[in-house]
Amino acid sequence: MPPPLVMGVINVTPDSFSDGGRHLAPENALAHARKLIAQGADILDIGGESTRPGAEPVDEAEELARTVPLIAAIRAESAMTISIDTMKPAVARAAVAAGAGMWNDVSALRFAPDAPAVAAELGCQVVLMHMLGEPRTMQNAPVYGDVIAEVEAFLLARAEAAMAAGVARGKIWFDPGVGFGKTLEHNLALLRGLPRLASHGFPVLLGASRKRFIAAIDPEARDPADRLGGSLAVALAGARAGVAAVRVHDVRETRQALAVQAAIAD
Ligand code: HH2
Repeated sequence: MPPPLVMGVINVTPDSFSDGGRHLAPENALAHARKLIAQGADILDIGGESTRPGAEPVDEAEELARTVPLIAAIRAESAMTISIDTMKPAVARAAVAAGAGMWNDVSALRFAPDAPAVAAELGCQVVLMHMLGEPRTMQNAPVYGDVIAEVEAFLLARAEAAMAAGVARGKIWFDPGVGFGKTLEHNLALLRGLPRLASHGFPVLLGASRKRFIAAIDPEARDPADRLGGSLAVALAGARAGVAAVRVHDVRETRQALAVQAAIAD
């Protein structure tokens, strides 16, 4: 099994939990993109709206201004895959016109009525992520009967909706949405259930980098930047479970961990 692709995160936002504010200035964002490319990122995921628990929605014009010039600037110097992390079809459309090849939608094409049709029209890869509710309220006591079965059924239903609108089966990715309306136990159950989520033929993207559930296991890791060890542990577990890509902030460290694990497995 080849090691997963590494998707490097660039949040062009003032309020992201992990790196908010750091890459808001265009020159900082492009410098960070160059760094992640040099570190061996396979995909860059550009986001202009934080989806952390409690985050407030961002206006479309603002999200376009944060993301599209950066995508165009990266595309001008690199042929790598660029992903746009947005829930807005208009932002996805402008991002693809500027050179993005992947639409990462944490709402799984649910929040805008025309999202499935726009995804079909763009013809790009589409990440369908599971989230319970919406970012503002998703961490208010989430409840599931069987979290793996419910996330699996949700993703299969969203894939059906996307395909019904004309999205090609081969363009669709699944993502269990670690931390999006989940307690620690829900996140752990989903990580244990990754082989089942990966069994449907859709590549799985796993995003757990620096997330709060790591601090639920290690209470000293209150600062997201102190969660590298836990983030690597999840990336390695994801690789063993057959995920196709991991979404991370620490590209170099993740690649090193994946390479060492793959070398041992050889
Ligand atoms: N997690 C975040 C954002 N987008 N997309 C996918 N597909 N999967 C994820 O797990 C995922 C995601 C949250 O992390 P981050 O981008 O670091 O923070 P913020 O949402 O505050 O910008």
